[in-house]
Amino acid sequence: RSTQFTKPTIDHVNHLRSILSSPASLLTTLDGSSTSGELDAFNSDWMGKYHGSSPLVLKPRSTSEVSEIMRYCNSRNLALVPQGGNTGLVGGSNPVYDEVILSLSNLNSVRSFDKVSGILVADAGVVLESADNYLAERGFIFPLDLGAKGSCQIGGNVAANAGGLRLLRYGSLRGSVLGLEVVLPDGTIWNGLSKLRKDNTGLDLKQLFIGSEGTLGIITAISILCPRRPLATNVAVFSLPSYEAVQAVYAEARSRLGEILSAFEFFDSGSYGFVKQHQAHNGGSKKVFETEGEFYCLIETGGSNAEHDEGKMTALLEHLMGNEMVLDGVLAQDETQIKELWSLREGITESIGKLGKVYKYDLSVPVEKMYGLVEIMRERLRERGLYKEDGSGIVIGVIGYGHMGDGNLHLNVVSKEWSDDVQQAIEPYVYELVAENSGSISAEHGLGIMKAPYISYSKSTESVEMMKRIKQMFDPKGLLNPYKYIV
Ligand code: FAD
Ligand code: 2HG
Ligand code: ZN
Repeated sequence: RSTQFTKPTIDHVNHLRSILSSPASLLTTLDGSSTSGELDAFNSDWMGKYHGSSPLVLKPRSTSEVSEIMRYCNSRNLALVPQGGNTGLVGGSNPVYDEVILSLSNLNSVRSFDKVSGILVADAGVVLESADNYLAERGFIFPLDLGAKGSCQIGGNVAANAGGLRLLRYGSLRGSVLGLEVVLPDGTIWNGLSKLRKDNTGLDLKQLFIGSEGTLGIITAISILCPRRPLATNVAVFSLPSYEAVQAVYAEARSRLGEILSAFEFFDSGSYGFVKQHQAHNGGSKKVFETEGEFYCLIETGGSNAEHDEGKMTALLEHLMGNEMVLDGVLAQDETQIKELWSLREGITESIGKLGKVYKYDLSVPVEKMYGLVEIMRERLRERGLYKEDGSGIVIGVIGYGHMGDGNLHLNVVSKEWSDDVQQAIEPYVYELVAENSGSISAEHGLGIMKAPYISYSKSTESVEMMKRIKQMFDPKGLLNPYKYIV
């Protein structure tokens, strides 16, 4: 624990309470008004891997409350960690020691929506799924979707620069976000909530905060360009014999579906097996394929003409089956089946999280090299006696899945227990492999605490030095989300 930071005390609590408009906005164990059990959900991450011991959670209800909090914490040298939906997968949203937790969950209103331009302005704490439902009622779509949509917040998404399942179609948040409102570490409110699509006057400051993982400022609102919701959606899932076949199908899907292709996801048989096992535990596993495969891919189309899109998708299916490029395929017939097929892919993270402790590696490498990394890692763990196919080793799965269209692999090692032996067998070896392939050690999940020490595998000394200087400028005392990101 850095000695530069003050330990939160009851005096701090009393002052912070006076800033907040509602008594329910402050949880603390320091005066016994809350139990440590009540703070557990804020102190621990989604995977149960990272645990802090903050005695204080603040849940402000307005940007001005956030500003007052920041001003006060800055004046008292109180370190602070911003928290959205706490679904991040790199330990970025939890305290490491006793940092004050600033939860954005009470900042959860839509501020405005323009039906002509599709520009949504909303508080940072709006849950992604609520934002998308709000837009769906108006014929629009949020340009980001991910498995944690029911809990993660749009401010957290922007802070993490999340990628997700729609990036192939709508691109990165860096393109869709038009503006931000941010409270800086000294309490200054920066109203950068632009609604302009084009603005070349000076530096594009919002980009500094997108993907800054709560280290430069607190995002309190976002302005984002939302596309029209496709009128017709089709989803098909295929089983395939090899990773080479997945690549061939991807090329075919791009050429035959063209502009209506909206997602291309892949997963291996290990991932599929865990999802089926988890579904079976919950009494809901249905047979999907006559012939299962070593790999699977999910293809989604989104367009404006159901008949046209269905025709294209059916033609692709016939082509793939007719030429034996796939082993089997299922085309969803209605909304329920669309959800069922998506759950095979979206359900992987949750399923493995329930069945074991998961070491997660979110990597970008050239598409043709992606699955090779999984095979290398599986072999390495097998050689060390940690992974055994019959399930008797500590590691019960080395699986690969991800966003094929984005060149983004999720290499996950599922273990019975958290284990130093397993971690040391994987790290830093996995990052060395990525660096050899000129890839990225974090494609979309960020650095958090997990990858902060490894940034140099993906970024040059000069790049890291510039990042440090930017951090120093915004947060000279280093109070905002310490021990993370760039250390
Ligand atoms: P948190 O986890 O609370 O925070 C993430 C980071 O942002 C932390 O460093 C935090 O300090 C900071 N932060 C949060 N809110 C703010 C704010 N308002 N201002 C400043 N800093 C802030 N990620 C992907 O990219 N693609 C996926 O497909 C994907 N799928 C997922 C599926 C599941 C089941 C789960 C559990 C996670 C998944 N994730 C995915 C990871 C995670 O959901 C995303 O990173 C998400 O964007 C985090 O949002 P959050 O609100 O939960 O943020
Ligand atoms: C996904 O694409 C998420 O499902 C989570 O990014 C990946 O759990 C993971 O490793
Ligand atoms: Zn992902």
